[in-house]
Amino acid sequence: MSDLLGRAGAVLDANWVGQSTKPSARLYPHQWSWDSAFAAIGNSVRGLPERGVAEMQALFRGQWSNGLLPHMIFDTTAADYRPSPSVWGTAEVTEAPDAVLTSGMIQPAVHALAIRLVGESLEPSERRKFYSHCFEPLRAWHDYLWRERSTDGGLVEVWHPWESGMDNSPLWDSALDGLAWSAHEVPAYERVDTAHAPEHVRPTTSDYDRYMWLLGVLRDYDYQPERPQDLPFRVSDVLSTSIAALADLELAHIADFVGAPSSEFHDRARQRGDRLVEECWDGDSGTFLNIDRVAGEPIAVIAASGLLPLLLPHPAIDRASMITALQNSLSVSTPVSGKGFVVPTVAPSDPAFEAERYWRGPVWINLCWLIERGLRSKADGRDLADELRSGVLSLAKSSGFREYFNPHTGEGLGARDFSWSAALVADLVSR
Ligand code: 2M8
Repeated sequence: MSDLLGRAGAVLDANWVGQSTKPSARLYPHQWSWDSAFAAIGNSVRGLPERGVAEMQALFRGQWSNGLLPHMIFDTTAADYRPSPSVWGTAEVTEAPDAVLTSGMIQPAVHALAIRLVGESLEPSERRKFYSHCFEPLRAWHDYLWRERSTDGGLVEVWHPWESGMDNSPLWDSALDGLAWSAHEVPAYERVDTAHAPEHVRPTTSDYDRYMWLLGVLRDYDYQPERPQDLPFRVSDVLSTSIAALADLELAHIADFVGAPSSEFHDRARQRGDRLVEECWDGDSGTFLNIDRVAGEPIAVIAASGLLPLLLPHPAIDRASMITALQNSLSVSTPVSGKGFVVPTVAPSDPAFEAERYWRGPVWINLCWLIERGLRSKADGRDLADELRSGVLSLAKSSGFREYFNPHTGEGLGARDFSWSAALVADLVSR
């Protein structure tokens, strides 16, 4: 175990760029929002909470004046990545910060969780300073999500697949297929990702055309549409909603610590849980389903993200059925030597499942880590949490800190030395 922790630390050290962590050396050379939160957690469990503090402060430099926390902050000295800042066009957006170049989209709000955990590794007086420093920016970020992205009263809406973090998941297929777009409206673009990873493990060109077309639509609105109901792609996302609800509970904890009122954060978390249960629960699969707001219908894909309400203490969430779904449809015995199981992004029985293509089936360590936390949060899931922890550690031991893994063979795929794989394995080892 200490060997694994040492190797995880070496990856985090190599990807540390002075005040933040890049997800990987070549494929992702900038700062990404949820990647940074995971890296901060990993560095704290390694005994480097000051890196976690710096990482979160660096990320919030990118916050917009309307509270939006952008999913990327560009490092102007870094190697090539596409789309580049000029394609995002955020330098012309009034609400964007002047000091750094950012994207105009969001990612799942794991930051309050990271800040709470980093704070717990600090001395109480340092913790108070850190929490006090983070409280208002975090509140503004969560207020943005509530005000601008929860238009149906609690479920977080994503306006682009990149906002969920699960870029080419089959969760978006039907909504992307329904777009009224034409190829000549896609701005000229180039890809460099396929120079760093084989094409068959990355999103297809047809996906990328749609991503770039949608980016153009959002850019025309300065990423702040007055009438979100006019957007061509709007999906109420279970992952983003579950994490936002958890984040409000974490913010309540931080508020209590700094002596600020916390009841509104508890209320919001509960309302998000209510809406998940009312609108997204699918008793047949035992999972929560995303909802396509444009088509007005649930999206019938059985995905690991549909189990993330396990993270919430909401009394109406049917944990027992989710645990059954996990065991029957969404777990795979660890494909390498070792004990336990891992969770593929999409149920292998789903017709859209692909074992090697990015978010369409492979095992991702951050989703496994979130599910592990959700299982461990109550007595009914602790044995399974132990098995999932073992499965993930076996995978990392045998295949390294790859970006994602083939669930059938355990083969590592995508980037090597990927920061959140190392960070979250470090956390699992340290339990
Ligand atoms: C992937 O997303 C970016 C776009 O934001 C990309 O494909 O270039 C996703 O896996 C996302 O979840 C992750 O945050 C990002 C950096 O690791 O890469």
